[in-house]
Amino acid sequence: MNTRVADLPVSARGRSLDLPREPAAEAAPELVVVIPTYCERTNVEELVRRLRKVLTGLRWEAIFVDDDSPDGTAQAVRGIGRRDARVRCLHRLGRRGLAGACIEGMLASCAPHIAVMDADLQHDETILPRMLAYLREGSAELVVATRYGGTGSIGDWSGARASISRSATAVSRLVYRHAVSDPMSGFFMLKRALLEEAMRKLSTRGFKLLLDILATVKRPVAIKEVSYTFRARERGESKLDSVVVWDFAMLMLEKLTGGYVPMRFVAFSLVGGAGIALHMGLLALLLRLAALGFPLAQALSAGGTMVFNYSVNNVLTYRDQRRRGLAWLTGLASFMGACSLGAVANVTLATLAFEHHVPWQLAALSGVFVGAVWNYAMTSRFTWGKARAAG
Ligand SMILES: Nc1nc2c(ncn2[C@@H]2O[C@H](COP(=O)(O)OP(=O)(O)O)[C@@H](O)[C@H]2O)c(=O)[nH]1
Ligand SMILES: [Mg+2]
Repeated sequence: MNTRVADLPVSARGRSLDLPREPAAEAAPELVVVIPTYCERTNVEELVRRLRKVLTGLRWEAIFVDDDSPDGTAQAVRGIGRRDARVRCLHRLGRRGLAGACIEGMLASCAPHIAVMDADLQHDETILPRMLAYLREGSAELVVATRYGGTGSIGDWSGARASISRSATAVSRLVYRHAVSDPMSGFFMLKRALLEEAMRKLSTRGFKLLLDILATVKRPVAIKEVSYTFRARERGESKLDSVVVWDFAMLMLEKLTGGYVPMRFVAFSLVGGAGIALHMGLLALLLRLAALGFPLAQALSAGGTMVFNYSVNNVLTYRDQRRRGLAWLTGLASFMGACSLGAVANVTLATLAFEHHVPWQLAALSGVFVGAVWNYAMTSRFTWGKARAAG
C-alpha cells in the first residue's frame, strides 16, 4: 500500500516539503550609538529625530541604556522602538553607573563601529558622520569629540566648573600617554576591536569611560579628534554631582596602582580611617562632657562610628548598589553584625601577637588590618554585593 506524504506524521515528512521560511533578514548595522540615560524622558524623542536626520543613508542602531529611571525614560524609548526597530532599550534594574551602562550597551550590539553620547542633546550629533568617516577609512581606531581642541568649546560653563574640568583634564594625563585634548569627553567613537582589547580591564563604576580606555590600552592607538561646542542642557537635570570628584580620584588611583589594588577596598579603608578619627572624637566627648564610664562611652562611640561608616560607604564606595528605604536599615544591621565580628578578629589577633612579644604598635596594626579585610570581605558580599542581588 502506498503511503502519501500527507498521511505521515509531520516529523517524518522529510525535506521534500517547503517549510515556512524565515522573513528576509535585515543587514546588520554598521554603527551603534550607545546612549546612557537616567531621567531623560523629555530628551529621547528629539535625540532620535536628530539621529535619523544626520545618519540618513547609513545602517545604524541606537541603544539606550537606562538604569530604571523613575520618570519613565525606558517606556518612552520602547515606545519609539515599536515604530522604529533601530531604536532599542537596555533596561537595567537595581544598578546605577554611567561607565557600566555604556559598556553593556556596547556589548549588546554587533556593529563594528561604536559611538557613545549623552541623551541630553549637549553633544553635537552633526559631527557623527565625520567621526565615522575616520573609522571607516581606517585612519583611526578611536575618534574623540573634543571641547578643547581645534574650534571646540565648552560653551557657557561657569568659571568654577570650567577650571575644575581643566584641572581634572591636566591631572588625568598622569595615567595615559596618548595625544588627546579632551580625555574626559563623554562623546567618542571607537572600533569594536579596541573595545574588546580593553573591556575586561575597564571599571564599570565611575563616569570617565574614555579616560579608562586611554589608560588601559598602553600601545600606541590611532586617534583622531573632531571639535564641537558643548551645548547647554535645555531639559532635565544634570546627574553629575560633587561625588564625581571622588569617582575620578578613585579611577586615577586604580590606574596608577596598575589595577592591582581593588579600589573599593581603598575607598572602604579611607572611610574606615575617617571612622577611627570620629570614634576618638566621640569617645573624648562622651568621657569628658557626658562623664560616661569608659565601657559605655566606648560602646556608644563604636556604634556611632559604624552608622557613619555604613552611611558613607553606602554613598561613596557602593554608590552603584546604594541601599535606600527599608533596605538601608537591613543593610545597617548586616554591616554592624559583620563589623562586630571584625572587631573580635581584630582584638583576638592583636592580643595574640602582643602576647608573643610583637611590639604593641605592630600588634595593633596587624589587628586593624585583619579586621578591615574581614569587614570589607563580609560587607562587600552580604551588605551590598552579589549575595544580596541573588537573595
Ligand atoms: N544609565 C545611566 N545613565 C546615566 C547615569 N548618570 C547619568 N547618566 C546619563 O549620562 C549622560 C550624562 O549625564 P549628565 O547628567 O548630563 O552629565 P553632565 O552633562 O556632565 O551634567 C546623560 O545622558 C545622563 O542621563 C547613570 O547612573 N546611569
Ligand atoms: Mg549633560
